[in-house]
Amino acid sequence: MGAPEKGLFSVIEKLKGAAEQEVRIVLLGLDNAGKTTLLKKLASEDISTITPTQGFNIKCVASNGMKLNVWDIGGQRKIRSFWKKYLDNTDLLIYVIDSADKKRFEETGQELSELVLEENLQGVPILIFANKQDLATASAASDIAEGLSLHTYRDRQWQIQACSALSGEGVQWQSKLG
Ligand SMILES: Nc1nc2c(ncn2[C@@H]2O[C@H](COP(=O)(O)OP(=O)(O)OP(=O)(O)O)[C@@H](O)[C@H]2O)c(=O)[nH]1
Ligand SMILES: [Mg+2]
Repeated sequence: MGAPEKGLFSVIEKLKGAAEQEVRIVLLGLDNAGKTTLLKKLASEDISTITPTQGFNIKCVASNGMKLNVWDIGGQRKIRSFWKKYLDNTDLLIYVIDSADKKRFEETGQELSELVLEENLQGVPILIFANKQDLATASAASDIAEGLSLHTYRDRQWQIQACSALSGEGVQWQSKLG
Protein backbone atom coordinates (compact mmCIF):
# COMPACT_ATOMS: atom_id res chain seq x y z
CA MET A 1 0.00 0.00 0.00
CA GLY A 2 1.19 3.52 -0.74
CA ALA A 3 2.34 5.91 1.94
CA PRO A 4 -0.54 7.93 3.46
CA GLU A 5 0.78 11.25 2.26
CA LYS A 6 0.59 10.06 -1.32
CA GLY A 7 -3.19 10.03 -1.21
CA LEU A 8 -5.82 11.50 -3.38
CA PHE A 9 -5.81 14.67 -1.38
CA SER A 10 -2.15 15.35 -1.80
CA VAL A 11 -2.71 15.19 -5.54
CA ILE A 12 -5.69 17.53 -5.38
CA GLU A 13 -3.97 19.92 -3.03
CA LYS A 14 -0.93 20.08 -5.26
CA LEU A 15 -3.21 20.57 -8.19
CA LYS A 16 -5.34 23.36 -6.91
CA GLY A 17 -3.89 24.79 -3.77
CA ALA A 18 -6.21 26.23 -1.17
CA ALA A 19 -7.60 29.03 -3.31
CA GLU A 20 -9.62 27.00 -5.76
CA GLN A 21 -13.09 25.96 -4.78
CA GLU A 22 -14.19 23.43 -7.31
CA VAL A 23 -12.42 20.44 -8.83
CA ARG A 24 -13.71 18.30 -11.67
CA ILE A 25 -12.59 14.68 -11.47
CA VAL A 26 -13.28 12.03 -14.09
CA LEU A 27 -13.17 8.41 -12.99
CA LEU A 28 -12.41 5.97 -15.81
CA GLY A 29 -11.22 2.40 -16.27
CA LEU A 30 -12.49 -0.90 -17.66
CA ASP A 31 -15.81 -2.37 -16.57
CA ASN A 32 -15.50 -4.25 -13.28
CA ALA A 33 -12.41 -2.29 -12.23
CA GLY A 34 -14.21 -0.95 -9.16
CA LYS A 35 -14.87 2.70 -10.08
CA THR A 36 -18.35 2.92 -8.62
CA THR A 37 -17.30 1.01 -5.51
CA LEU A 38 -14.43 3.45 -5.03
CA LEU A 39 -16.67 6.48 -5.47
CA LYS A 40 -19.26 5.16 -3.03
CA LYS A 41 -16.56 4.31 -0.54
CA LEU A 42 -15.20 7.83 -0.84
CA ALA A 43 -18.66 9.19 -0.15
CA SER A 44 -19.12 6.76 2.79
CA GLU A 45 -22.07 5.11 1.09
CA ASP A 46 -23.20 1.49 1.16
CA ILE A 47 -21.26 -0.62 -1.36
CA SER A 48 -23.25 -3.83 -1.08
CA THR A 49 -25.62 -3.31 -4.00
CA ILE A 50 -23.52 -1.90 -6.83
CA THR A 51 -24.38 -2.92 -10.38
CA PRO A 52 -22.48 -2.22 -13.63
CA THR A 53 -22.83 1.45 -14.59
CA GLN A 54 -24.81 1.82 -17.82
CA GLY A 55 -24.25 5.57 -18.18
CA PHE A 56 -22.59 7.62 -15.49
CA ASN A 57 -22.91 8.68 -11.87
CA ILE A 58 -21.97 12.11 -10.58
CA LYS A 59 -21.19 12.79 -6.98
CA CYS A 60 -20.27 16.08 -5.40
CA VAL A 61 -18.18 15.62 -2.32
CA ALA A 62 -17.43 18.64 -0.19
CA SER A 63 -14.13 18.45 1.53
CA ASN A 64 -11.41 20.69 2.95
CA GLY A 65 -13.29 23.71 1.63
CA MET A 66 -13.31 22.29 -1.86
CA LYS A 67 -16.14 20.90 -3.88
CA LEU A 68 -15.11 17.77 -5.74
CA ASN A 69 -17.34 16.91 -8.66
CA VAL A 70 -16.63 13.31 -9.51
CA TRP A 71 -17.90 11.79 -12.76
CA ASP A 72 -17.97 7.98 -12.69
CA ILE A 73 -18.51 6.67 -16.20
CA GLY A 74 -19.34 3.09 -17.15
CA GLY A 75 -16.40 1.10 -18.49
CA GLN A 76 -18.14 -1.52 -20.61
CA ARG A 77 -16.74 -1.58 -24.12
CA LYS A 78 -19.93 -0.25 -25.68
CA ILE A 79 -19.89 2.74 -23.32
CA ARG A 80 -16.19 3.57 -23.69
CA SER A 81 -16.78 5.48 -26.91
CA PHE A 82 -18.70 8.03 -24.82
CA TRP A 83 -15.81 8.67 -22.44
CA LYS A 84 -14.58 11.46 -24.69
CA LYS A 85 -17.76 13.43 -24.16
CA TYR A 86 -16.92 13.87 -20.49
CA LEU A 87 -13.34 15.04 -20.68
CA ASP A 88 -13.80 18.82 -21.06
CA ASN A 89 -12.34 20.90 -18.23
CA THR A 90 -11.07 17.91 -16.31
CA ASP A 91 -8.74 18.80 -13.44
CA LEU A 92 -7.81 15.25 -12.52
CA LEU A 93 -8.23 11.87 -14.20
CA ILE A 94 -8.56 8.94 -11.85
CA TYR A 95 -7.95 5.68 -13.69
CA VAL A 96 -8.95 2.50 -11.88
CA ILE A 97 -7.42 -0.92 -12.61
CA ASP A 98 -8.45 -4.34 -11.34
CA SER A 99 -5.01 -5.49 -10.17
CA ALA A 100 -6.11 -9.13 -10.12
CA ASP A 101 -7.37 -9.20 -13.71
CA LYS A 102 -4.07 -9.91 -15.45
CA LYS A 103 -5.83 -11.11 -18.58
CA ARG A 104 -7.00 -7.55 -19.16
CA PHE A 105 -3.84 -5.60 -18.32
CA GLU A 106 -3.12 -5.15 -21.99
CA GLU A 107 -6.64 -3.93 -22.68
CA THR A 108 -6.62 -1.44 -19.81
CA GLY A 109 -3.15 -0.22 -20.80
CA GLN A 110 -4.37 0.33 -24.33
CA GLU A 111 -7.35 2.37 -23.16
CA LEU A 112 -5.15 4.50 -20.90
CA SER A 113 -2.61 5.13 -23.62
CA GLU A 114 -5.41 6.32 -25.91
CA LEU A 115 -6.82 8.57 -23.18
CA VAL A 116 -3.56 10.41 -22.61
CA LEU A 117 -3.55 11.35 -26.28
CA GLU A 118 -6.93 13.05 -25.98
CA GLU A 119 -6.62 16.76 -26.56
CA ASN A 120 -8.94 17.60 -23.66
CA LEU A 121 -6.67 15.72 -21.29
CA GLN A 122 -3.39 17.31 -22.34
CA GLY A 123 -1.30 17.89 -19.24
CA VAL A 124 -4.09 16.70 -16.92
CA PRO A 125 -2.64 14.82 -13.92
CA ILE A 126 -3.51 11.14 -13.59
CA LEU A 127 -4.02 9.24 -10.39
CA ILE A 128 -4.07 5.50 -11.06
CA PHE A 129 -5.64 3.27 -8.47
CA ALA A 130 -4.27 -0.30 -8.53
CA ASN A 131 -7.48 -1.58 -6.99
CA LYS A 132 -8.51 -4.93 -5.47
CA GLN A 133 -5.29 -5.31 -3.50
CA ASP A 134 -7.29 -7.40 -1.00
CA LEU A 135 -7.24 -10.27 -3.51
CA ALA A 136 -4.33 -12.69 -3.16
CA THR A 137 -3.81 -12.72 -6.92
CA ALA A 138 -3.47 -8.93 -7.21
CA SER A 139 -0.32 -7.62 -8.88
CA ALA A 140 1.75 -5.01 -7.05
CA ALA A 141 1.23 -1.39 -8.06
CA SER A 142 4.90 -1.16 -9.06
CA ASP A 143 4.50 -4.09 -11.48
CA ILE A 144 1.40 -2.52 -12.97
CA ALA A 145 3.21 0.81 -13.37
CA GLU A 146 5.96 -0.98 -15.22
CA GLY A 147 3.52 -2.91 -17.40
CA LEU A 148 1.76 0.31 -18.34
CA SER A 149 5.09 2.09 -19.00
CA LEU A 150 3.99 4.95 -16.79
CA HIS A 151 7.55 6.26 -16.65
CA THR A 152 7.13 7.30 -20.28
CA TYR A 153 4.36 9.76 -19.32
CA ARG A 154 6.54 12.82 -19.06
CA ASP A 155 4.07 15.51 -20.05
CA ARG A 156 2.08 15.44 -16.82
CA GLN A 157 2.03 14.48 -13.17
CA TRP A 158 0.98 10.91 -12.48
CA GLN A 159 0.84 8.75 -9.43
CA ILE A 160 -0.11 5.13 -8.90
CA GLN A 161 -1.62 4.02 -5.66
CA ALA A 162 -2.47 0.54 -4.42
CA CYS A 163 -5.89 0.30 -2.83
CA SER A 164 -8.90 -1.80 -2.04
CA ALA A 165 -12.16 0.01 -2.69
CA LEU A 166 -13.85 -2.86 -0.89
CA SER A 167 -12.02 -2.38 2.40
CA GLY A 168 -11.19 1.29 1.89
CA GLU A 169 -7.50 0.64 2.43
CA GLY A 170 -5.33 2.94 0.35
CA VAL A 171 -8.31 5.03 -0.72
CA GLN A 172 -7.36 7.63 1.89
CA TRP A 173 -10.10 10.09 1.81
CA GLN A 174 -11.75 10.01 5.19
CA SER A 175 -8.37 9.89 6.87
CA LYS A 176 -7.58 13.27 5.40
CA LEU A 177 -10.87 14.84 6.42
CA GLY A 178 -10.28 14.80 10.14
N1 LIG B 1 -12.22 -7.94 -4.03
C1 LIG B 1 -12.53 -6.71 -4.42
N2 LIG B 1 -13.60 -6.50 -5.22
C2 LIG B 1 -13.88 -5.24 -5.59
C3 LIG B 1 -13.09 -4.13 -5.20
N3 LIG B 1 -13.62 -3.01 -5.76
C4 LIG B 1 -14.68 -3.41 -6.45
N4 LIG B 1 -14.86 -4.75 -6.37
C5 LIG B 1 -15.90 -5.58 -6.98
O1 LIG B 1 -15.75 -5.51 -8.38
C6 LIG B 1 -17.01 -5.54 -9.02
C7 LIG B 1 -17.16 -4.36 -9.94
O2 LIG B 1 -17.20 -3.17 -9.19
P1 LIG B 1 -17.82 -1.82 -9.78
O3 LIG B 1 -17.55 -0.77 -8.78
O4 LIG B 1 -19.21 -2.03 -10.23
O5 LIG B 1 -16.90 -1.63 -11.06
P2 LIG B 1 -16.99 -0.46 -12.15
O6 LIG B 1 -15.58 -0.13 -12.51
O7 LIG B 1 -17.83 0.64 -11.66
O8 LIG B 1 -17.67 -1.20 -13.39
P3 LIG B 1 -18.56 -0.54 -14.58
O9 LIG B 1 -19.61 0.30 -13.93
O10 LIG B 1 -19.13 -1.68 -15.34
O11 LIG B 1 -17.62 0.27 -15.41
C8 LIG B 1 -18.05 -5.57 -7.89
O12 LIG B 1 -18.43 -6.92 -7.68
C9 LIG B 1 -17.29 -5.03 -6.69
O13 LIG B 1 -17.76 -5.52 -5.46
C10 LIG B 1 -11.95 -4.38 -4.36
O14 LIG B 1 -11.19 -3.49 -3.96
N5 LIG B 1 -11.73 -5.68 -4.02
MG1 LIG C 1 -19.56 1.47 -12.30
